[in-house]
Amino acid sequence: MNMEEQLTKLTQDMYGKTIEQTTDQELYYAVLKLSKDLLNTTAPISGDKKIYYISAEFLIGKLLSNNLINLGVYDKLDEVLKAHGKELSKIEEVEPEPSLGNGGLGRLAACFLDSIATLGLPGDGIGLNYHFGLFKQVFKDKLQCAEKNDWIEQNSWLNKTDVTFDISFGDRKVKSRLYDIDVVGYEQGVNKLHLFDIESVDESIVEEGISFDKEDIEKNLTLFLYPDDSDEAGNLLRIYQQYFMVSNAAQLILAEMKEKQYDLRRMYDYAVIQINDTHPTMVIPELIRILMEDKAFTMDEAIDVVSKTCAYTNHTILAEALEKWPLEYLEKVVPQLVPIIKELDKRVRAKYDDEKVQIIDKDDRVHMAHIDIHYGFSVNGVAAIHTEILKDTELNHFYKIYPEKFNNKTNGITFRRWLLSCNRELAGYLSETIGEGFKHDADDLEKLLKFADDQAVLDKLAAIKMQKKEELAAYVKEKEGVELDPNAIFDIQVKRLHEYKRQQMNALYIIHKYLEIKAGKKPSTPVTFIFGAKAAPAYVIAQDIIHLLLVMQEIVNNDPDVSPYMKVLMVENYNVSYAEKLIPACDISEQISLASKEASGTGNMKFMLNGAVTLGTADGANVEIHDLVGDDNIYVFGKDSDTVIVHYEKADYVSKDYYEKSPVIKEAVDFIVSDLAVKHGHKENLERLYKELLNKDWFMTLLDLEDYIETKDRMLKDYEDRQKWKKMMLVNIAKAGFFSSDRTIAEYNRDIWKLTEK
Ligand code: 26V
Repeated sequence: MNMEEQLTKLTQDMYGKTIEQTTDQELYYAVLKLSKDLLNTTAPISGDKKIYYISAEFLIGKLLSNNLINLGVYDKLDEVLKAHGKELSKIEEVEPEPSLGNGGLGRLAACFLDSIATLGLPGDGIGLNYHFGLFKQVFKDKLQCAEKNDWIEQNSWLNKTDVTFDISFGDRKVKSRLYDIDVVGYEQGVNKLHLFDIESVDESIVEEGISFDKEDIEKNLTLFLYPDDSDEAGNLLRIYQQYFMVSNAAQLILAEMKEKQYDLRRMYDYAVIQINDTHPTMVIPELIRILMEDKAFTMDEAIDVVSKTCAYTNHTILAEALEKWPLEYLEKVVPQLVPIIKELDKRVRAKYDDEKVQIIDKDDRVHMAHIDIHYGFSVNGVAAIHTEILKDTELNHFYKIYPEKFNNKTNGITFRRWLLSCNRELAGYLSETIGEGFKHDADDLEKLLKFADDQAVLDKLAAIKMQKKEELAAYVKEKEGVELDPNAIFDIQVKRLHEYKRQQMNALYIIHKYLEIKAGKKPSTPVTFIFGAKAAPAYVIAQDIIHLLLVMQEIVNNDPDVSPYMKVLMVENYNVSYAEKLIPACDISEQISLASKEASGTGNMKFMLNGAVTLGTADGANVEIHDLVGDDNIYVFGKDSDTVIVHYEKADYVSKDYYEKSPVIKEAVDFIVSDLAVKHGHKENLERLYKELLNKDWFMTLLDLEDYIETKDRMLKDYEDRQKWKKMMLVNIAKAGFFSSDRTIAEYNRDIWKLTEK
């Protein structure tokens, strides 16, 4: 049967209707079924050694478009649907988005699964099947509210398996159930994303918003993903979740080893476990425990085998983000691991006096990263500058002991989702211009450089950008009720809300610009500032920053003196699907974290690939973007990481000094508590933010504000030199190949995993 016949049969069998007669909703389920049938007949990727990527987060996004592309049937299906008066893009809208991640770390895991499969490497993801995932954000009264994101439907990409395990905690036993999602590589075979659930889960215990009984573990264990600054009460539940994840992972891995009759004493020849941040760290003591209790290994043997199997990736240097669990919590939740963790600590103490490398500190807190570093064979950072900072400062004590374990793996993104799927126009035009090669070898994008002076190519790139801006404007009009002018410069900052990412600095720029326009200094090209960001519910200042942005949106957009020249929009519930619409439409990519704080960033890569020009600090992967495109094709500003680190060491940054020295800074900061702002917002929130900026400003907003204003103004001016801008777009696209996650995964494989590529 050809595709048209298959789909016709499906709509007939499922709904008794022709393709024409079905609704987009019904068609989505029919196409889902068709895709799942195709996945079922695609060969699994196999090999002697396998990578298990354990992660608390897999921010996979909608899967339909991506799977169709990877299965090689997107264009065909598109054609069939069109012939019956249907739009594939409308059908894609129907799919609910799973929110199984907070941000970059989870999205990276999803890109990695795509690339592992695309390179034909045997490798599965292992994580949790959160029923509501990360909260859905809604704005009420210019404040963020959290609601549950109900994404699991009767028919979905999840496949229920008959794999179940018993999981024992200190105070209870539960039964798990495995659900699988197929991960198909680009014109390749299939791997799995294994998501474990609890059999006794109960969605009905969720009350208002996202509140529920935190102690009812049997019912709540897999309901929610924790936002990145979970509150005290949630910490125990978080440990239950982590142990549940790794105990299932350990049992699954050992079951696969047994089935293949592999010798457990050489486990490392057949399996490699990548520990994604410290959330899965307990897999180390858990495997040691099982090998000793069930497989008659001595402690020495178990430690030896496990240490040669596990590798750790660090994703942050923020001290507050490095997990340290009180021993007391572990004693309650996982008492069976405590003697092992104590023994691991004892062995470290026997070798090293330095307190900084011990596992259990003097306050009886267990440093999870320290377990990974001592008892894993590889430690990697996620961008060149990040790995250097780990080696030189944060993890320097460990680097001195184990220099051979440290390595860098600069992050990447899958071009299937972030180019082929989200920007079909650009992908299509690139194919016409430089051939299809870049679809399999991203470095091929460099061929575009030959056209840097070709007017037709430059104009076409600009025309595609305009089309994507028009599409975004239409979507935003419908979704947010805000009118955007595609002729304005689209300046976009989308990422989690965190003070170190400095959305507040962008807000101060907006205030500054607003005041300038009010004073009669009108920009010649209008500019639109777009934000998308969720803030962890317990993170008060982050909520206040969202509030300020929504206040500025109201003030600016409703002021007839100002709105013809500038607009502000904070989109609601920024997620992967929204990113896929925003990124192709962007002119200026805001990557303005305080230098040294953003481990890598991956949004920066997505924007670059889609022809946006970066406005950024010398932080994370921005540094590598800068190296690739050169000084002429990026706008770098602000103090560098060495300077920032010295400020922290000397504790000599005083934000008030900057405020008092600069009338421009003072004016912008004061506006936060002006009568006008307070009239449109809440005094309490605005005053708290104002005081924070003036008296603390831990992430040094005011340090870089003047340079930021000067650089951004210059960039806006340069946009008017259309020729220059179009060339910058072209160079950014051409140089983005390095950031393909296929390259990243090839490096993980070459240096860490050592699997054979098919
Ligand atoms: C966790 C926490 C927990 C406590 C309070 C503050 C806080 C802030 C952040 C986090 C998340 C840390 C892990 C993470 O998501 N890192 C991100 O990983 C991305 C993929 O490597 C990388 O591109 C981002 O730069 C990095 O922030």
